Amino acid sequence: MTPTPVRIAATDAPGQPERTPELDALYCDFESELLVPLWTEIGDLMPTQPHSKALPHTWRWRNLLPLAQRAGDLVPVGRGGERRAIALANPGLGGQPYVTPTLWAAIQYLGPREDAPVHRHTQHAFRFVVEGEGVWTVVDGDPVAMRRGDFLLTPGWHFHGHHNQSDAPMAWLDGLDIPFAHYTESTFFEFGPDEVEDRGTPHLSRSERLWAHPGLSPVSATGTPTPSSPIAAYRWEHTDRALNDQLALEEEGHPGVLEPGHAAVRFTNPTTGGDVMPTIRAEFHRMRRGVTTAARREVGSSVYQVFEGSGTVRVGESEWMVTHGDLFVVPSWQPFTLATDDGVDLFRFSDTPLFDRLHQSRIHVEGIRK
Ligand code: 1HN
Repeated sequence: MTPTPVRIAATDAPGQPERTPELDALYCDFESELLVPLWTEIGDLMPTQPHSKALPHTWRWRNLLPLAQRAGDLVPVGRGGERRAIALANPGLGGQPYVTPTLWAAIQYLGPREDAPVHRHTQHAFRFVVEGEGVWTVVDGDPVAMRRGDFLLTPGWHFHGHHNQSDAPMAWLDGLDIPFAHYTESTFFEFGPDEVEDRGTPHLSRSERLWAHPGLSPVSATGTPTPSSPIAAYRWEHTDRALNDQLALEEEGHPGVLEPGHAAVRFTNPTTGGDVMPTIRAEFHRMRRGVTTAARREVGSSVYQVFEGSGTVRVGESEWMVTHGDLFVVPSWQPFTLATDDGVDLFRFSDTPLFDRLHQSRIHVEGIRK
């Protein structure tokens, strides 16, 4: 393979040497030796704060869903293509199927009675169900029902396939750490059986029966923290109740909400109290009618999906009205506010665990630096 030539731009910018034929010859010789001087690059390599290439952007559910339905009519799902998943490509990332520099997000569609074949990969994955039901995702042989409002995990290297047991199609949001895994050249992938073998349709998975009881862990497994949560599904009834209770406590004069009129919960790993997976944080937010959030900036990128209600989002200089199913991106360090007239419920995921682990996280909320 021929190496990509290095291009060094001589400029008249401050701090740059005077442009002479000798300087041009030096830069030319640097290029042929594949060398790059720091002094021409430092502004780009060391900005005073993060400048994400990812752009603020929104995808409308009313556009995504009919396109997924058309794919359902034209594109079979099976071995090779593996999933009928259509990725959101951030317009700042050069056409790659990446919603942010570290995160992948897609709408996945499974027709009536269809199966998606079993495989496993080192990338961590989750599903969030904005509407519908009838699909079971089978994770290491444990069938997990997917229903509206549920947040489901497929941590890295767990075999998984899906089967739609109903006569209706179903579409949902997939999130994975594919771009991060791709840049770091750390990915493995393996096929499983062509058929999804465990075709049970239990209301609750074995993983939930063992782990999803508030504040209770099986003694047989305590004291052994696992890198990802053992809970395969976080059910909407629990998320909804937790959010309602935060807002009710606020009414009663007690603490707990994130800010006035804004309840928020994080999905956590019961073996550590930390994030559900090593690379992905997930939260659910509920805002009362008439609330505007404080402007926040955070290191790392987030994607939100509106579950119910509507609001006006501001990210940097962009502003949009968003409603049921709409997705939007908040790139690293861009100021973000959300205002709602009638109230809004939002699912959020982000790459924050990476930066927490690397001690690179920063949050700035209006005047407060944390
Ligand atoms: C995958 O396994 C799923 O299991 C979804 O539903 C999206 C994107 C790339 C590679 C594997 C799934 C995926 C994926």
